[in-house]
Amino acid sequence: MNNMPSQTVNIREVQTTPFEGQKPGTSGLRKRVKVFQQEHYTENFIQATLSAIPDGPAGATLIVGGDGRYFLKEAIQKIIRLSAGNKVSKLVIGRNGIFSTPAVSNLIRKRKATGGILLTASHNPGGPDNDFGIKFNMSNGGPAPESVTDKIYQITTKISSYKEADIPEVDLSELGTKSFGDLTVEVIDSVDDYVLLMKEIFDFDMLRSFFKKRSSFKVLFDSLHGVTGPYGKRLLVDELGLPASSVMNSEPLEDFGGGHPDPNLTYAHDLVERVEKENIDFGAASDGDGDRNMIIGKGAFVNPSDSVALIAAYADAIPYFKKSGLKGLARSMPTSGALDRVAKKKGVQIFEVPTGWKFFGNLMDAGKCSVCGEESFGTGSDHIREKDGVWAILAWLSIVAYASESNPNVSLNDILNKHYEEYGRNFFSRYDYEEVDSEGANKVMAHLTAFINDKSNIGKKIENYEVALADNFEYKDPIDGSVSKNQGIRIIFKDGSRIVFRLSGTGSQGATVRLYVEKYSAKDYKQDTQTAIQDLIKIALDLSKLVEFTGRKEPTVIT
Ligand code: VG1
Ligand code: CO
Repeated sequence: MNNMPSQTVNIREVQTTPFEGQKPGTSGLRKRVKVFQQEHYTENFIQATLSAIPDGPAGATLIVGGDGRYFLKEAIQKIIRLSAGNKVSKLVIGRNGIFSTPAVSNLIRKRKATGGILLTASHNPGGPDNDFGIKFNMSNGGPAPESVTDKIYQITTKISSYKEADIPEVDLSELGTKSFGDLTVEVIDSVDDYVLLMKEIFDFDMLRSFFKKRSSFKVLFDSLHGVTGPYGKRLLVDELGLPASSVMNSEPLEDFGGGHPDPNLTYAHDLVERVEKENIDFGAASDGDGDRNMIIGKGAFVNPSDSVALIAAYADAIPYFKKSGLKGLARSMPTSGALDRVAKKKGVQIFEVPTGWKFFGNLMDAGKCSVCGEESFGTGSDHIREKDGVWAILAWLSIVAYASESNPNVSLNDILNKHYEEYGRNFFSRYDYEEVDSEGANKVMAHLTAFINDKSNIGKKIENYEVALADNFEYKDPIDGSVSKNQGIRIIFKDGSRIVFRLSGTGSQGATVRLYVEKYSAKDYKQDTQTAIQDLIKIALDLSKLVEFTGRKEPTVIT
């Protein structure tokens, strides 16, 4: 499809009625594929999204792509028809509709686009019986703020029609540009621009020479059949010269091979097993849409809360930060305070924001944050406005290469232990109770709400701990003053230990209760995490009556 002359198109207004529940959650609208497949359902949400663009859809340039999951192709054709119907000027689409979330964020910024539409349910499973999702990102490359997602939702509750152009299925397998009336559709390579960006950030020569010097250093990157396969292959194998066996599950599949594309110790078990069995020095995994990462090594696990702290501590290992300096650091509320200790030492500001990447964007746009992260395997920087899985892997490889200059055979555990020795250790764990009955989950939250509302609990002794603060986290954005309430129940003890409860905003079925606990130890860093936090878990389960209300004796996933 090479620069063919524009075809004229007919635009028609299709009558529709609202669907309930088209409310974007932590990161876009996520529902079962079957829900999106209902007649008008997807069109209604796309129309609402286009209508909610701050300056309107007419004349807009949008970057469009997704993680390759089932229903992606149909959704993109709908976006093309509705975009033409709404007078959008240009769509830039990844070949076959594929783009990782970080790649879209980069392209929005690079092309100075109006925004982007991302088709992904991220770490949720895919396929006809699983999940699909749609998310809108703004011109800064970041997820739409609540003011915009609220507007989208408001429109979905009143929608009576959408505008669609009669465009036959557009072939997205060939690169090039095609026009339909006033709409231009450009199909580009999904990986090229991202590779250029990574080359600006990291020192590829340094990494290559590290791999040459330490030729026995084994790397294994598991894409879990998500979108990062082609990115990983290009960067690790083609650019850095690692053997082809350094990547696994690197073919994006519509159902992620039947797996759960969530890079944690439970769902990335094949990787975890191979790392142990094959003595792999550096193992990594990413999620469906490529914004999350997990870093492990033989006998080593980099807790995501530690990961962001170490990347900040080793900023000198990464040319991008060496050049621009650390402008400030940020983490989501449930994420451990390991990053705060690095901020203190480096003398930079630290921000605590609610869960979800959208809250970091304003800080970055204002030049107040260089590195940020979430406990949920999300790490990133102000090179884009999304968390970035492949970036995090390159950042960690850079840390290893840098640390090996003074300790040639350095391992991930050596690096972690050195950090704990210097800063102490914030033991952190998250317990997920997935797809519990909503009623039970609400009872847990109501019971905890009664606890935090009873001010006589402040100062109360619970076993070895004394309650210092109990509230529902509220955030006032320091840049635009917007306030986000009810962002998670926290019980903070006098020694700084914490228990946090939240309901997930990304699930599509029932409710997921997340329990986060944190305990700091200045010296005794060699303990096992679960042993270190056991007493806090017990307190959390007692206080919340979680087992009684949900009937769940064990969590689904422990991180
Ligand atoms: C989860 C994580 C949160 C993350 C979000 C999107 O949200 O806890 O930290 O930002 O997923 O990640 P929740 O509401 O389910 O706790 V992704 O990679 O799914 O876009
Ligand atoms: Co994701």
